[in-house]
Amino acid sequence: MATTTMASSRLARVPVYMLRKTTGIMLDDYASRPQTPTTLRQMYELGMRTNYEKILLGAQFLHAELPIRLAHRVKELENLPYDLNNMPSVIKVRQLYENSFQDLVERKRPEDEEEEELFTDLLVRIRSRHDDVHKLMAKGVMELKTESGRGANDLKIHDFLDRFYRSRIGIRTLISHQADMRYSRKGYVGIINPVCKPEVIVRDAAQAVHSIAYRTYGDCPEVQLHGKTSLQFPYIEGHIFFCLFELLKNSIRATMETHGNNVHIPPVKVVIADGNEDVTLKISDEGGGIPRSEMENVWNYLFTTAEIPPEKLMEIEEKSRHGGVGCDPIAGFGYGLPLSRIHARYFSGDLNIVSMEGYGTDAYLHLSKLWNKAEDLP
Ligand code: ADP
Ligand code: K
Ligand code: MG
Repeated sequence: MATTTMASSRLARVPVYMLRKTTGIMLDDYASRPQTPTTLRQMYELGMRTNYEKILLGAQFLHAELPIRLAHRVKELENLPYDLNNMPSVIKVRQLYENSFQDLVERKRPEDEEEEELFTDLLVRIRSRHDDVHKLMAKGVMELKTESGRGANDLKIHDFLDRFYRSRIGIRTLISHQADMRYSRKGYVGIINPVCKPEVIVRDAAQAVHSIAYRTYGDCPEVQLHGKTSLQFPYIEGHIFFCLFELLKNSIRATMETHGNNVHIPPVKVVIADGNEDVTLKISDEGGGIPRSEMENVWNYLFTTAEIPPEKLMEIEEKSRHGGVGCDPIAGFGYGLPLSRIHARYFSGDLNIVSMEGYGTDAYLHLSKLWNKAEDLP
């Protein structure tokens, strides 16, 4: 495998039981240490006018911090209720976390440029190894639903999934910041774009959803932009893109399912507002809204009104494992809304949904401009 490191090939010669035992003891130790949250401001300051000392400092912080964050999650993955820890996909996730933990603790703390470069490259490999973890986790949850025969509201695993995904966002943000500092992109401060333009992100997300919609329905409503379209502010584009991609999929699906057979398909409207505290994006559709009795459920990771059949799920997994893009369904994983909300909350923003059953839905995505709020960590 391309990701085999010198360290892991050396370890391959260590008897397996020893490896497990030492890793196990280290895992317990790291899992008992507290995590250190950072703020967008700290990340910005570290990434501003980067020089070698700052990049090394970032690598050293991650060398200490990431094994702690990974160990916390491994412990939790081991102790999940309802046998969720024994679902094949969840076991795969735990193995990924254990392997990444091991790769990190085997590395000595980077002390010079060469070591830092090797370490940052390891981080990037770890990040791509974990690319599909949210889908794997969602699949594990579906496996549990099928196996236990229980419904979304019977399984009390919401808090676990929330902590798990919050932690995952944090880990990926820190790794990306480090990688982007090292291989600096023009005009960026690490992962932060100081002149992030919501308008551009809306257009990109709309384009990505359009192709899914055409594949699914053969048509797609127009996405219109209103409000302060010229706005630019410092933020992490990937986080906004994630939320808009999910919210636009929801709005476009609802619109097509309500108006797909009509001559006129009402547009999805996105309004951009710039306040003192928040930048807010409102995504409005005329897709018939959500019944009031379902409003609480929509935030549940297990709840979807578009259950994916198991054979379709296998196909999606197969394709994404081989790097296939654009094979994702428009809905059915159930994590769109809850996962978007924790992306927004990660730096003190929020996501709210207001529905008018019989007409449509408004989603309000608030992005905080108050920079000194720390990461929302489990
Ligand atoms: P998924 O889209 O995979 O089902 P989500 O968390 O994105 O998961 O949404 C959960 C459910 O909430 C959807 O299945 C749908 O029933 C409902 N929903 C979300 N957004 C809208 C919307 N804009 N209009 C109508 N229903 C919606
Ligand atoms: K959901
Ligand atoms: Mg969705």
